[in-house]
Amino acid sequence: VRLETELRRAVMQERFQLHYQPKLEIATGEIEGVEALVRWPRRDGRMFSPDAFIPLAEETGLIVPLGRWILKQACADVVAINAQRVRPLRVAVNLSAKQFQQEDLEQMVLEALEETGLETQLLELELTESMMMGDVDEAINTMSILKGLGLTLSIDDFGTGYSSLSYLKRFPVDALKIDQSFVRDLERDSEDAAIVHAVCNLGESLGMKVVAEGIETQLQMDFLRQLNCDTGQGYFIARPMPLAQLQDFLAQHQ
Ligand code: G
Ligand code: G
Ligand code: MN
Ligand code: NA
Repeated sequence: VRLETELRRAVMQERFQLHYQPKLEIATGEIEGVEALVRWPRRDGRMFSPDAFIPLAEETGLIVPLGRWILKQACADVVAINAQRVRPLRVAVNLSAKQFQQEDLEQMVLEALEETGLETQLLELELTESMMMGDVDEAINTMSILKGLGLTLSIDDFGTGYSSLSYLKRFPVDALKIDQSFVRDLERDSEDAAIVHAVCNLGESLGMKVVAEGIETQLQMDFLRQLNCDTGQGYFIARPMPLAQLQDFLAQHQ
């Protein structure tokens, strides 16, 4: 209960930070976008990872106002970054299950876009398979509404849920993000390598982009390039970082 009180206060006072992890277009070596990852800096100076408070925010409903703040802040930050760039960056924001079920989700997204001036096609929303498993038709309907706005949808942690291929075919999503657990042991575990290979082929067959998460080594990078994986993300490319640091990173990466 104490943590909940603290979290509620932090949400009301908007005391969170966003870190951004660059996403690399593998074929060109260019940074094409960033994923926004929320952090909670606490009074004692420690930084809480989302694993430590997103579940509580979900349970308490605080994820709704928090998620609204995250979306708006991420859009605003990327608008600021793009003012200094030739090729605009895209921004990916994680959506939680509770947010996905909100009646006014479309309204909330529209508001963030309108208030920040971010072009809709530069926004990507990351969903997880588990969000789509309850009422599949309802989930497809919600995804279609979001797609109708002109943004991009991706399935995060792909391969760890239970979505069947027959559903996947019906989901109006643009990208599959291979879960980092499959990328981690790519070099040693032939089964993981086979799964990554299969997801790359699946994406190609279904006309979806494939993003590999958790790339930590050159060997993993080379393997993914050979499979024509579209996009890479991971410590090998860059860690999640505060906005100011991202600006430096982007300046050096051009
Ligand atoms: O870096 P990392 O510790 O940032 O993130 C841990 C987990 O928390 C990941 O599963 C990630 O998807 C989730 N997460 C990070 N930021 C957000 C956010 O802004 N909203 C939601 N719903 N989940 C997030
Ligand atoms: O579930 P989601 O994919 O949104 O969460 C991303 C999480 O993965 C964040 O916690 C982020 O900090 C973490 N992450 C990103 N790149 C790497 C990596 O190369 N290695 C590891 N171990 N974690 C990573
Ligand atoms: Mn994600
Ligand atoms: Na993931």
